[in-house]
Amino acid sequence: MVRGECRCPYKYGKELVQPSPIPDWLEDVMLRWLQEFGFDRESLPNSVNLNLYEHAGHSVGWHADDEPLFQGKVQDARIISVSLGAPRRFRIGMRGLRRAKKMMPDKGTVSDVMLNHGDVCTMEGLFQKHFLHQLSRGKSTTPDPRVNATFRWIVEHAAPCPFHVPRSEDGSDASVVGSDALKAPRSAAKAKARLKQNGAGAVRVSGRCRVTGIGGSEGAQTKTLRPPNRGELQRESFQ
Ligand SMILES: O=C(O)CCC(=O)C(=O)O
Ligand SMILES: [Mn+2]
Ligand SMILES: [Zn+2]
Repeated sequence: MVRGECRCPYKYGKELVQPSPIPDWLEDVMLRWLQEFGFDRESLPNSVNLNLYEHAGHSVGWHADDEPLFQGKVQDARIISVSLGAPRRFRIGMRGLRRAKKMMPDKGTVSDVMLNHGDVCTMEGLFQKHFLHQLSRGKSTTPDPRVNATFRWIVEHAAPCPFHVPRSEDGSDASVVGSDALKAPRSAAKAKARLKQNGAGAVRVSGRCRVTGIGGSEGAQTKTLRPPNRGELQRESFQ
């Protein structure tokens, strides 16, 4: 769902979700949740995704919210998610090489946190460039529903949204949903070749994930998940 005149479609896995306007009641709820973090109606995020997990068997595999819409691979990007209902385990890890075409974290970099009812989880900085996240699968298939509302800022609007601006004169357009323009190399060989070509040795890896309770859960927690050496590893990571 999107705010105002924005009409950006959103690609979720293989599915292309058409936009619908955020209803007034949800905007009021967003404001109630997010004003504790200093937001007012004007500065609220301009998009939200609602995910329903009916039971612990419903999950989301390793991925990054790195769609061109949010530009999270090239600039600081904030993602705020609110959890309601059943507690579930959220895991993060540094991007490793793909295995069997699937995005996987590097071994030894994975940490996790329980997301309880009323928790707010933020992913900040270049988190989507350097890290993956997942919502783990549990065992039970008995109903134990959880709703997750993920708020993001669309900064690179995609056709046919009226805010869409074609990026370059040669016709290439990184903001069109599904564009390959911002994707990192898929194989180690390509990654090495790119390093050689760019002459790049290392870049700073930054980004963090924090979880804060906003009153829904008793004994609200605040936990910051950090990569192995406090968010500043001297390495580049690849998809
Ligand atoms: O349900 C969650 O907490 C995470 C959902 C998620 O990562 C997503 O929708 O991209
Ligand atoms: Mn996600
Ligand atoms: Zn838009």
